[in-house]
Amino acid sequence: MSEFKSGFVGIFGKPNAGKSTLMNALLGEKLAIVSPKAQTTRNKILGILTEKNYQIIFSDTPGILKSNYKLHDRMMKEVDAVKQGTDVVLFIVDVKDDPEELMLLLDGLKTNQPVVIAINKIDKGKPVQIERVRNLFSTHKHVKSILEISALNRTHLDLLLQEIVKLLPAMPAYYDEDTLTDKPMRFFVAEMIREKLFFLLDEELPYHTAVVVSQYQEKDTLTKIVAEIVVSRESQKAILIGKGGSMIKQIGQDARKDIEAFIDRKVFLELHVKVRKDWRNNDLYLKEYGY
Ligand SMILES: Nc1nc2c(ncn2[C@@H]2O[C@H](COP(=O)(O)OP(=O)(O)OP(=O)(O)O)[C@@H](O)[C@H]2O)c(=O)[nH]1
Ligand SMILES: [Mg+2]
Repeated sequence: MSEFKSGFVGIFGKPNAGKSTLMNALLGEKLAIVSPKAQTTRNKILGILTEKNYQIIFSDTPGILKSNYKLHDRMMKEVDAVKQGTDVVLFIVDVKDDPEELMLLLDGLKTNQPVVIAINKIDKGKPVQIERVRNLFSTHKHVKSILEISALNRTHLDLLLQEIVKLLPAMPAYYDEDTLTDKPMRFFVAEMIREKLFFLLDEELPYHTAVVVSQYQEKDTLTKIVAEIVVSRESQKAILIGKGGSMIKQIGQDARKDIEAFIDRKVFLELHVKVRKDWRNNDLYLKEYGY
């Protein structure tokens, strides 16, 4: 019988590369929120995959970026924290991104761990683009293998898992087999609401929002959840509420459906909007909102 293997795999890459989509696809469970906009993920999130012969502890991370405000600093601290404890670096490349720039990003991680490159979105990439990425990364000293995948269509994910398992140390499982993640339910509820903000609000507004669950109560027939959506300016509050409350109603309806599916219970969801001036640069607010 082969030895049991177990280890930590950090998922890194540029914003929007498909890191969260990939982690969800590998786990077969939607843990991390996903949106067409960049900078969706703000916290590291563990996703634990336990099989007969191995346990992989994935960490989804925020996309690597140049910091413009304190919230960005916090996001990059999450990336650093994952980097510290990782056995294998899983570096996700959007096939359309500039490979030279991505190479700098990978070097910037300054890791000595083995690297697996996943060239993602091959459903949209041209063979010549894929080749360019492959050629460039194959010269990197820490790169052990390069795979072409589509996280969205679940293409070649079995091959990717095989490559990762090869690089893991022989170790007993770190977590018991029923453990899927490290974050509490309130976190996922807040994230599901935040995901709707990324889909329903235009342009810059989602980047000015945070969501905090202030009440989570299991009642006999349903779960009552009260959450606050925080924005940076008064004018943003009006947009978030919408004409006659239409926007906040839509956000609530969409989020409630997802939460109900996630916890498999009926949910009563109450949303409030509050303004906390320039919260993204305020240490106290950042802490309060989980950053
Ligand atoms: N066509 C295509 N789109 C994909 C694929 N994987 C992810 N996407 C899309 O890319 C967008 C970004 O996906 P995310 O998973 O949120 O990307 P991320 O890397 O986690 O982004 P941040 O959290 O912002 O750093 C979403 O619209 C996904 O549906 C893929 O294989 N093919
Ligand atoms: Mg993400």
